[in-house]
Amino acid sequence: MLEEIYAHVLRRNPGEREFHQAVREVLESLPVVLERRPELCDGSLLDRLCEPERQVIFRVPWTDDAGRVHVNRGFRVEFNSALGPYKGGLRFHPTVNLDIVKFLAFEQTFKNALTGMPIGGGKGGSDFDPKGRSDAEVMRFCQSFMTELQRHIGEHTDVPAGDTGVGAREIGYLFGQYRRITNRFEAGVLTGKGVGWGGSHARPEATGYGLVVFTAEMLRARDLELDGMRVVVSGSGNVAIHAAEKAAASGATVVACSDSGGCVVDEDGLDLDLLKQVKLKDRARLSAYAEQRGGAAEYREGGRVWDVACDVALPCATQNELDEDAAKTLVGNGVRVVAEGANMPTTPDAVRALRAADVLFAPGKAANAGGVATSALEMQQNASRTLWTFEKTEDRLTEIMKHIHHTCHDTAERYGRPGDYVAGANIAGFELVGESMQAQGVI
Ligand code: NDP
Ligand code: 2IT
Repeated sequence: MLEEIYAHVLRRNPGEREFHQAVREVLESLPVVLERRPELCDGSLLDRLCEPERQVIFRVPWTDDAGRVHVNRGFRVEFNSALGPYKGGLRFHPTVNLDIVKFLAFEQTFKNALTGMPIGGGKGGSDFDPKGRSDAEVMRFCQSFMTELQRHIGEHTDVPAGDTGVGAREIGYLFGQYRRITNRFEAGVLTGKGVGWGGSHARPEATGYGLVVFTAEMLRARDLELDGMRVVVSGSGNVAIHAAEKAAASGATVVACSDSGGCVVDEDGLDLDLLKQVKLKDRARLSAYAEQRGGAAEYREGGRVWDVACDVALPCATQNELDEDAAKTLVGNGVRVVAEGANMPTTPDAVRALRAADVLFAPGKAANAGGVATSALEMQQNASRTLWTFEKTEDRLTEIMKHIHHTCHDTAERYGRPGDYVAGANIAGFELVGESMQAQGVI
């Protein structure tokens, strides 16, 4: 039956390879559930689970600084609202298309369920490329994007946040336009806001910090600890930098990171203040980090962090960035853990190679859920018109990540797949969403 459902997904969504990949990975975990809980695996429920509730595609015209008009495409896929309002980020990157947004929204549905918070799954974005654009151009783009998106969102309906290419600056422009059009200060309509105007402490740090909490829990389950380990992260954006920061604070040495141009290897450990200045403030290339670090760091044009020997690898850039060849190189160099900060960064062949070598592997829908969980904490603060301290928010995040680890670990054991965090995350997420869908009837 699962094969039939997958074949149906292929027919209805032709050419959408990332979406197919994400669906297949979940369905592959379900045969054991099918045996034990046939009531959850009836065809209608699974067909509905693989079909977004709503998909919106819209035109986004905007004018650049030279007065030229550009036309981009905007997307919002509202995948599943059985557990709460659609929740998930917005991605601005030239590679964004319906396939990418759909796979991300599908993954988000299970991830959000695992947090234990009342949030459904959605995702959006645009093929707009913010690289090299002035603040004024980014603002005009965001205003045009929100002029259409505002029809579809709301604090009880759909609550976007950031993702690749969308950070505090973009959320500010988007929120400003929403407030202006609706004439309402509806704080809970977006998350990732500035702390002065409805944002939560620790939201920028949450995905990377949560990833490291999850990684430390996996190691603890094998009587190992992060202290003293060598770590590599791919990417050098929001998730990568905060993962590196938390890993370093836990006693690890983070020896490499990357961007779309290449990687830096810094054997003494990355200088995180410099990295934040170069990548988050100056929005410059990683080569500038190596230049400013003097002789301490080596920049490898087009290089991969996977070639740098490490105990822990944290892919934090983009989908399908860690392939089978990279996995085998990591295994050859003695890697013990791979935990996904990005969404679906490891190819299915690479996951198989890692698991065959008994490397601990954490799928993104569990390991990177700290970001969206803290977004849900931001919604909670907005609803009660309060602002928690950084410490309180981080403590809640840590608790949630430990809870997700426990859920995945425990579920994998219960279903006879000990140590298989992919099965644990998919099955636990599926049970939570499936039970709620079933209770709410055929909709
Ligand atoms: P950012 O835009 O802050 O950073 C992205 C980083 O990845 C940059 O270093 C960028 O390089 C690199 N990168 C992006 N796309 C590519 C590509 N196609 N090829 C090579 N390198 C690339 O994004 P985030 O850190 O927010 O997001 C990174 C990943 O984490 C994404 O998969 C996202 O979905 C996921 N994620 C994000 C969450 C969040 O809260 N922000 C939450 C959970 C998951 P360059 O600077 O050269 O563009
Ligand atoms: O992939 C993700 O979980 C995110 N980009 C965060 C989404 C959110 O709503 O905070």
